[in-house]
Amino acid sequence: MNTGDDVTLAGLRVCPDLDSILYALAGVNDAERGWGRADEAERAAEEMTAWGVGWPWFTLGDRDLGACITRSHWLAEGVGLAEVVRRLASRWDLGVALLPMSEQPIETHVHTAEQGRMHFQEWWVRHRAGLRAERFELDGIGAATPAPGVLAAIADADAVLVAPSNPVVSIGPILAVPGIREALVATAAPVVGLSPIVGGRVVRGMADACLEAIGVDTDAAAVAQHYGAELLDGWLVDTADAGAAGRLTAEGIPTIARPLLFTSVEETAAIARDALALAQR
Ligand code: FO1
Ligand code: CA
Repeated sequence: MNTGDDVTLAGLRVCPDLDSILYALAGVNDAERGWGRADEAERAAEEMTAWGVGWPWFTLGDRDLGACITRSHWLAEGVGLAEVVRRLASRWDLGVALLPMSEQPIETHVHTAEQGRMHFQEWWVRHRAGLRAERFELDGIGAATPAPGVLAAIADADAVLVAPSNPVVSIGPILAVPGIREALVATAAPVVGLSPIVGGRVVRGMADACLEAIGVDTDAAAVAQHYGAELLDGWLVDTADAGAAGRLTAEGIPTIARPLLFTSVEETAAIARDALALAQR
């Protein structure tokens, strides 16, 4: 899981991607809003804002704050982030192991044309990606190592699926942790990715603004080429992008086209089955 979105606010370690995935798998997420807990209140955040603490445009719900306080307490005791995630997840029967990409803090920063450098969350949430991103910097990445269990999970996997997440600020930081991309290239497991771009458009979020900053077209084939044939053993595109399949396959990335929108849990499972079938080919 990506930890590049993480930030320390009011002395608390906030890990948006870890928590979003945890809450979604546990079925306690706010699916409509896309982040945080369902059945949430914001009384603590109101008090913090009244004292001028934290970011007034970045809302931490009360239940969500409970998770942040608990995590920060364990981290302060010297517990590693992988074990912290395991403890947080143990409250629910998820059926999967969740691993942060690294235990060292890594924080994505954005250089904007209008206002210079800022934390990724400030660019994303406060400015809604409306400032022109010139480049991204992953503070801490150079000294980072993969979290315990990550390299073994990659080496021992039957297959690796690369989710249709933001290639620059979600998948990008994971691949940038020294050793992870190398492990994905080296593993005997097939690595199959799903395109986050459908018909030349982002399905969700602001990947187009991020891709532009690194000089990659908002295009299903361009994202596959960005990951590279060395990494990818397969690629799924939407039927709207079926024209790219032959070309990518000829370039060494076996590609199939099928409807790729996650319209229901059943459809998402069917997409995952097709990705695994491509991996087994
Ligand atoms: N996203 C928002 O659009 N507005 C918020 O106020 C906000 C608060 C927030 C608090 C905790 C948390 O874990 C996530 C939060 N997010 C919020 C989501 C987050 O900014 C991003 O969507 C992810 O970092 C992108 O993957
Ligand atoms: Ca491979």
